[in-house]
This record gives sequence, structure tokens and C-alpha cells, in this order.
Amino acid sequence: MSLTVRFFCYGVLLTSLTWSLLLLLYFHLSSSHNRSSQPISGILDRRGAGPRAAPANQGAEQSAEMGMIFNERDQEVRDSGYHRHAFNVLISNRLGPHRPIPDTRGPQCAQQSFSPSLPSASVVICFFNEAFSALLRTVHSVLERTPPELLHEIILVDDHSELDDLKGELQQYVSSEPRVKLVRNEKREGLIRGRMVGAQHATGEVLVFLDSHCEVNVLWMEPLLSLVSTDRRTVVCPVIDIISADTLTYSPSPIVRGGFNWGLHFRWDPVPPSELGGATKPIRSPTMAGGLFAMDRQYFHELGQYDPGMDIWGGENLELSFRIWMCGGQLLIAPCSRVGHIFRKRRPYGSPGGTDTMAHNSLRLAHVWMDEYKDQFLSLRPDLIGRSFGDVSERVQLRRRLQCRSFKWFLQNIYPEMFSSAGQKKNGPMVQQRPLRRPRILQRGQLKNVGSGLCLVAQGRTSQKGGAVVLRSCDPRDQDQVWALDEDGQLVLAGLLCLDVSEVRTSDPPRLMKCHGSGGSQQWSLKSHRLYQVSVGQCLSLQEPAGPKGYVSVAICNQSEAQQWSLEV
Ligand code: UD2
Ligand code: MN
Repeated sequence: MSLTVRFFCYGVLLTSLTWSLLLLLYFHLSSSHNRSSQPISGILDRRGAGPRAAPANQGAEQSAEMGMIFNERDQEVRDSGYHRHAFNVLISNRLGPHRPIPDTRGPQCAQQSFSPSLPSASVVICFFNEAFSALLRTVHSVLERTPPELLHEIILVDDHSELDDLKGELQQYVSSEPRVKLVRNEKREGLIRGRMVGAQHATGEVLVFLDSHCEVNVLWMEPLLSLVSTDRRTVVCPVIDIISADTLTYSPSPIVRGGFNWGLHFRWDPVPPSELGGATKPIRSPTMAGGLFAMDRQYFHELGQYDPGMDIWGGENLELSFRIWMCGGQLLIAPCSRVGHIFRKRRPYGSPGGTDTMAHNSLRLAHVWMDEYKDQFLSLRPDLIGRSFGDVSERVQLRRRLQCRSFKWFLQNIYPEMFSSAGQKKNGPMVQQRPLRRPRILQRGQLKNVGSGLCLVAQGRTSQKGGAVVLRSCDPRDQDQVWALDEDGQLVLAGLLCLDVSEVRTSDPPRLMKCHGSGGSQQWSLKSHRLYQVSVGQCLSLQEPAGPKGYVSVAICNQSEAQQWSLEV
């Protein structure tokens, strides 16, 4: 072969090799950054804790079996994790500090462009006894998904945590990462004074606050900084996506905005059509959920930071929201900025004195900001009338100094829904505001245990909430033996109730409960004849002989016939 021909052949070979590599890389990247194509459908959370999860399997790139228990050690990590942190720490630990999450932004968001000279941010994360793996994933997501020139620093404020790994290991981690600073409170201050400590140490132009169990999504920071830099009296929240406390699955939130009720509980409201300006346009929000927002640092100080008389948890979000609107600022939600947050079913910590800090903080905010409307709150909480709430004179002075408007103005102009919509006067838990999406049924039939040849049925009436399940001989004509497995992993008996397990007392037998539609305790996966309970990490198993706790239970998954089930007609 002549030299030229040989060079030509090598050339062709090299070029095609390069192309194949590039193509491979492209497919790899586009599959790992796969945008969740599912429609955003969600309902508003009843407790007002967060926009409620779209189906738990949505955007799931992580295996349903991530929480599988293999041994006692796993069980211990999972159970003590629920106890200490109120979420599945076994899965959190297994996910580690990095993981891909679905890009949950609307398709138009990709077309947004930003000024090349945005201000830089100090990200402030205050934590108390946080699960180390969740804290680390929060920090890493910020480091990895924020352009370096926009990230001035991350300030971690340890609110006097008691857990060992938050002392030694965290210290070690921080000394290896120059952009992360750690400040420790000498005593427990609560998240409100804790954030003020963080802000005191910050030197970036914009403060961005996050909870310690978040994961920021692609291009999360740019929309926030861009809006703050256009008008420094604009405070901006991202859309808070949902990370399931039981499965750690990341799923999109519907676009909703912040409101409140006369009990001074935060709640999510639908966006009124007049406020919807297009998929990328910011939405004005009467209030914020509290944990996640960006604010010009100087403006944070000018506006009076937070009320330092507020303790531990609660109420500061409404106080800041009222203050922003009433004193000349505005509060927006940037629909293209998405940050996931682990929404828990309970708060795993108390306050040092054991007092209800939410009531104390709400009293303070009502007396400073709500004028005659504080009576609306007090009439719902007569138990609080006459209760001391400390000295608020400095906050009253601040309001005077900033020449803020009246609460009536705020209601009339920023939150007119407070007067118009029905059911507004209700205190406490919210009623569902949108209908539940009906999940698609994947499989239907009798649930037969292969080992015994018997079928799983309700012990008493099929419609009895809280009822146990037992095994009886199969009767194909009996409609009360028909189970449906739907796309959310729910096992619904006779179209009525869902098979549910206790996430805290996993040794309790499964029961029939009202279907709640948010995965976790009602999420099952049927694979190779095993019925795996996603949040407990164990499999449905026949108890032989039937024990004091019933006929079936969940147990560490194995290959035995006691754990083999078939779902067929
Ligand atoms: C929501 C907010 C939260 C806060 C709260 C009302 C979101 C996503 N979260 O409750 O930020 O505004 O409403 O007060 O909007 N922490 C401390 N010291 C304490 C207690 C808590 O540092 O004494 C930390 C905690 O580790 C966490 C953050 O404060 O990082 C918020 O606490 P949370 O996650 O229990 O509050 P959450 O999300 O229920
Ligand atoms: Mn939180």
C-alpha cells in the first residue's frame, strides 16, 4: 500500500472513530439529562407544607428498589433515620453526594438568556441535626449546578447540632472545599436567627437561602439573580420541586403561588389567570413558603432582616412576605428556577423549651403587621389572647421608619383572594383544592400467594378503613378479591382502599387505607412475582403460621415461595 493510501485509510478510520465516540457521548448525555415528559399534574398539599407530589414514579430515574433492606444494619439505618430525620436516610446515603435529577422546567425555559454580568451569590444554609448525606447533596448540587462566577460562597450555619458526623466529618469536608464556609452557633438559635448569623458572614451581593435537604436543578441560579439585579427590591423564589421523603424520588411541582389563611398558616394557592404571563414570566406571589429565596444582601439589611424575637421555626415566612409587599418591595416566583426539597410529614425536632414557637412567632407578626386584622387570627386562636409574646417595639419602629403601607392595602392589592374565595376563614389543614389525578391501572386480578395458593382479601368489610388483610381461598367471581395495581404503585382492593404499611412501625401488618396518591407507604412494585414495598424496603410475605400480628407482613426480601405473588384474573 502506498503511503498516501495508508494515510487516507487511517484518516477515515480516525474520523469515524471520533464520530462514533461523539455520538455515544451525545446519547449518554441526552439520556441522563432526559427531561421528564410527563405532564405536571399535582394537587395542593393539605397541610400547606408544599405543593403535593405528582405521582411518585414521575421523572424517576432512580430504581424503585433503592431502599431494599438486605440486613439488620440497613434496617437500623432506615429506622433510626426515620426517627431522627423523618425521611428515608438509607436511600439518601445510597444516593451519595451526587446524582442526576430530571430537568423539570417547562420547555420554553431553555430559550431564556441572561445578562453576562449577573451579581454573585452567597448561598446560606442553616441546619440543625441534618442527615449528613442530605446536607452534602445540597451543597454538592449547588457547587455543581451553579456557574463558578456566580457562586461567591456557600455559608453553612450549624445551629448547634448534636450529631457526631456533623462535627468531625463535616469539618473535614469544609476544609477541603474553599468555597464552603462553616459557622457554628454556640447555642441553638432556631432557623430565623440562624439565617441572620449566616447573612452577617456573607459578602456576596445577593443572599440565597436554602434548607439543608435540597437539590438545585439546572440553571436554577440565573433566573433568581437576573430578577434581583433588575430591581434590587425584588425578592425571588424558585419553584419548589418535591423530593419524596420515602423514596427520595425527585418530581416536578405544579406552578402555584403562596397564600395564607387566618390561622396564619402558609398555603399554596392556584395562580389566578390574570397573573399568568407565560411559561417563563415571573409570577407575583403574596407570600413565600420560607426556605428558598434570593434577596439583595443590602436590601435584606435595609428591610430589617428578620424579627430576632422569633424562635426556632414558623411564621418568619409570612412576616417577611408582608414586610416586602407593605414596605415597597415585591415577591416573585421564577418559574424557570427549580429547586427540590424533601417534604417531611412531621418535624423531627422540638424546640429547647418545648414551646409552640409557631404560636409565639405568629403573635409577634400579627401585632406588628396586621393592624385590625389581627383579630381575625385571635378569634380563631382565643387560647393565645393574653399570652405574652415579648417586646415588639423595635419592629413597630422599623415599620414606621420604612413607612410601610397598611395590612388592608396588602389584602386589597396583593391578596384579594383572601376576601373572595370560599372557605378562606378555615383555620388549620387545608381542604384539597384540585381533584386527584386518576392513575392508570396496569394490572388487575386476584392477588394469589404462590406458596399457599390462597388469595389476599380484606379481613372484615372491604370498605373498612384501617382493616387488616388475610388469606382465603380464591373465588374468581368475588369482586371483593379483585386488586388493581396502578402506575403509582398503588394496590387498590375492589376499587376502594389501598394496601398501606406503617413507615415507622414496619413490623405492623399492612392495612387497607384511603388512597393518598403520594407514593411512599402505598407504593408497591411487582417484579419477578415479588411484591416490593418501596418505602419500607421489604417484600410482602406470608406469615406461617399466622402470627399474633396477622397473616401477612413485610419482611426482608428473599426467594421463598412465601414471598411469591401473582396478580391475575
Ligand atoms: C418551611 C420552610 C423553612 C421555614 C419554615 C417556617 C421551605 C422549603 N421550608 O418549613 O425554611 O421557612 O417553613 O419557619 O419553604 N433549622 C435550624 N434550626 C432549628 C430548626 C431548623 O437550623 O432550630 C433548619 C433545618 O435544619 C432546615 C431549615 O432550618 O434546614 C428549615 O427547617 P425545616 O426543614 O424543618 O422546615 P420546613 O421545610 O418544614
Ligand atoms: Mn425543609
